[in-house]
Amino acid sequence: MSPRTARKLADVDLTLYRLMLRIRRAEERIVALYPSDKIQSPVHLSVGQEAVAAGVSLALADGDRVHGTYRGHGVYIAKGGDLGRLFAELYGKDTGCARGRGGSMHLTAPEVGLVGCSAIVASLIPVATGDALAEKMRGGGRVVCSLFGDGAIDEGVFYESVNFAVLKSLPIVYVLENNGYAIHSRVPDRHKQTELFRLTEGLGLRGRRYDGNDARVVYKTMSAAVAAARRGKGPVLLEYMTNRWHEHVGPGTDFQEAYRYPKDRERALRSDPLKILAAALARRGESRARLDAVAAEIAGEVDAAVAFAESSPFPRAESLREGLYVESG
Ligand SMILES: Cc1ncc(C[n+]2csc(CCOP(=O)(O)OP(=O)(O)O)c2C)c(N)n1
Ligand SMILES: [Mg+2]
Repeated sequence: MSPRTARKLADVDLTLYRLMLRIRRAEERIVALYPSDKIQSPVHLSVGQEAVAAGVSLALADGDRVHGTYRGHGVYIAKGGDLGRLFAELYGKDTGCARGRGGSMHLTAPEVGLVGCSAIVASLIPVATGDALAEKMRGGGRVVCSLFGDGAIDEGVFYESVNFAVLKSLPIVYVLENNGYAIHSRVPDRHKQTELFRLTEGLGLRGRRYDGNDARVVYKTMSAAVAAARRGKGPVLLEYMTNRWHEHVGPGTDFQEAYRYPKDRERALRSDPLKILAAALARRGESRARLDAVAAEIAGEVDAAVAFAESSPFPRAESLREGLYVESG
């Protein structure tokens, strides 16, 4: 049993809390740093959505693989990606997880199972599906997770991928992170059927909707889905309802904008994933001091990550073509 798995079994709730707080504090630091222009990349923040990244990532075993989106800080951190290399990537530094070439939208940490993230909506859904096909053909026993937003199900490739995964009974869990918006466009303005997991019922995909703000619910439901996929039960779609606290892209907020539902801010604050889990931990007798110690530890990690990024070199111009799969010319 790996140390990560041992830790995980020892205390799931506290681990979920730690993962979510790490995401929150890292993104708060990004907000604070952004006006300095040291961050060379647009940022799509996931404050408010931490429970999905934490619960999904923790439910996957070491060796399972995730394919994410441009809103990827959460899954990168929760899956165990190095925090220093995340900040270095945002700074465009050579020590970044994509050597400063990808920025916030193209995070990758294959050493912990995050295959990659992409700025093109839905583009990694077929890639993840192909990854699951390869896994099945190899008989490796791993599960693949495809993580995407509600906007991705507006893309035809989602249905093609799902159809294929159902047909071939692939070991894949499709995770739909429904934050209610694709940029400024609300779900009911795009779909008559607003229970989005139902859209693929006709293709034979099993699906359900859950509270995506309670990390324990996410962890439990994702664990069951992963276990079933590993047993050869085929794909499943989990729709997690959550809230985006920031504007679509950038460090500001947009609750005041006309396209937002008037009660969005209130609802978001009421369903803060960190508060929900902190309350559950308090109910089971976890001391405030313990949670404060976790917070202090994480503050130190974020400080160290930023210092690493600041002191790292930019890539040398001559290294631009390094790492290309296809050399042209
Ligand atoms: C193929 C494609 N079409 C359009 C865009 C422009 N675009 C960027 S983000 C986005 C909305 C996606 O919303 P969702 O999948 O719900 O993710 P969220 O931003 O809410 O996390 C769109 C349409 C794009 N990047 N790629
Ligand atoms: Mg969305």
